[in-house]
Amino acid sequence: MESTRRDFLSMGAIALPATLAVANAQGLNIVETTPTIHTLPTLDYSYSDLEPFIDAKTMEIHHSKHHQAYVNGLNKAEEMLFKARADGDYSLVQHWTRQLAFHGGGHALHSLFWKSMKKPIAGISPKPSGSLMVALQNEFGSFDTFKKHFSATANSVEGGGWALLSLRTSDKRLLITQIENQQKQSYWNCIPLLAVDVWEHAYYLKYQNKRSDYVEAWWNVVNWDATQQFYNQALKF
Ligand code: MN3
Repeated sequence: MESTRRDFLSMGAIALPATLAVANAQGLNIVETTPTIHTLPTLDYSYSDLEPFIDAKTMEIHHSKHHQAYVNGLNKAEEMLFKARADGDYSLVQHWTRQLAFHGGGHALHSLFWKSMKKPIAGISPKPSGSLMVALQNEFGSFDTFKKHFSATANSVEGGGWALLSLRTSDKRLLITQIENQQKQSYWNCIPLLAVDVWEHAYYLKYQNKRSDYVEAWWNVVNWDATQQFYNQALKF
């Protein structure tokens, strides 16, 4: 159960060191001696597949450079916190804990962002169906109202950040939340289902300062099948 939960929350990142997975399978208790090594997830599509809505060069830089930097930063933060415990020196614990939240947030949100998109089909504006569509209509009144609320949330982020559709586990209600940077304004007890990145690096090459044009275009590449799967999984928590 724990590995399933970790796999889900990290959206495909390596969840457990192999040694721990083997030990768990054998019912053994072991002490962790190294942190997880996080890696950049591969995409389910090519960098050019989201054209013309998101250009290939932006996708390449965003995935291979920006997301990689968050993976590296997360690994570094975890390594340094391991070292702090080993050395008994907690003088920089606040710094590395902040780095953990920033880069760990970046890794998790980008992993969800890539899964939130797919190659568009010309002339078709993707929409959810099934239980997710019903839930969106129940919560927001209509799918169009949901889209307007979500777009307004994305467009109004101050600086770099995100808009998320999340399921609150306590009452199974859907919420739209806004994240600044990779971690600020986090609303706990929620599982994110859909994410749009509105840092300038996500759109500046093609859209320059016109973030709202990018967000409007982004709806054409949303992967509602993936969001439905995340919704189904989140309902079990
Ligand atoms: Mn980004």
